[in-house]
Amino acid sequence: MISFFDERQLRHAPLRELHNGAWTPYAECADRARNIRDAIGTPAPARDFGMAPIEAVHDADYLAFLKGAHAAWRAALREDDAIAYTWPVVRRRKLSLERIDARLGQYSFDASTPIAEGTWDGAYWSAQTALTALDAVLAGARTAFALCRPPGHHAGADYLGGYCYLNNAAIAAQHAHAAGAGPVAILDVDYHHGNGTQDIFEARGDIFFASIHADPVTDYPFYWGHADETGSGDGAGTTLNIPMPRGTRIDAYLAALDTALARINDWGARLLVLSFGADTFSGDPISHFAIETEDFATIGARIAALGLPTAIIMEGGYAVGDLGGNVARFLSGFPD
Ligand code: Q9C
Ligand code: ZN
Repeated sequence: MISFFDERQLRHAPLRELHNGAWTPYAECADRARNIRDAIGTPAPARDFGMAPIEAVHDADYLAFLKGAHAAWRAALREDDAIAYTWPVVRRRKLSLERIDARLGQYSFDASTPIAEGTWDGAYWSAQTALTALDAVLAGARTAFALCRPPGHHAGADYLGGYCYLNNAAIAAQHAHAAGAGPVAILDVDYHHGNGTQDIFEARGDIFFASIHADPVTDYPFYWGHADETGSGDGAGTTLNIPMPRGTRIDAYLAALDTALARINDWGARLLVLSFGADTFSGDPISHFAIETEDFATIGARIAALGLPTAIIMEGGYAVGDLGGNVARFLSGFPD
């Protein structure tokens, strides 16, 4: 399968994250990408599609913030990575605040997503990698894999979180839609709910979003991904959330997958953007499903049987030593 990865994505390298009240090494580390890269052969570098497809999804003020945040942090004489300590929550409205601490809270929803010196570059090239894979599909490839990192599905139009800064899958889906390749559906099979992707498309009826994920009653991101979130306004009925309990194994997972695939098919999708997280793996250090390495090929093949042109966008997966093998197994389920 044709695959893409850009070495500039490795410039994003936060030192640590706030995890359960303690500083821990950053789980979304650059070695994740190296491990996958080495397992899938020689991915091609990204082409540069510029800012327009990113600006089609993200707000201009958010992008300006993200680009300048680390420099502003340093200008305030802070060390290491930029991270928020206060959030507006119910007072979230468009204010033009200057202080870096005010801006960090305005544009984020958690404290596990620091902005390091290379974050903008890494996120930019991760988005370009997604666009390059999508473009290969538009040009006729049945399937293409974007080794995106940092991941994207927790990032909304104007916020970062969950190790995500630019929503690679949303950028690719919107690009496909704008190119007339639709109707476009997004299927998210990361362990965590893709709250950012849902937020971006939930009021739109022209892009379908389906997600299978750990029940937000027990798992991050808690406030999104409940089964009663089905879309709003023009998008009523075009969001599908299937929360699954901790401990979910392959049989129950495949039953949920069949439900999601049937809905995508019935809706009339012509192109699929697949947010793929390997953090459903039994050995994942921050997740709690029981999907085994050999199961990933079964899941991939089941999605491939939908028969749609598919851009596969890498999301999470934190068992670094097993990651490349799990991803390769998943990709093996798809035809070239
Ligand atoms: N104590 C992705 O898989 N941190 N993001 C949770 C739990 C956030 C995962 C901390 C996990 C985000 C793309
Ligand atoms: Zn995840």
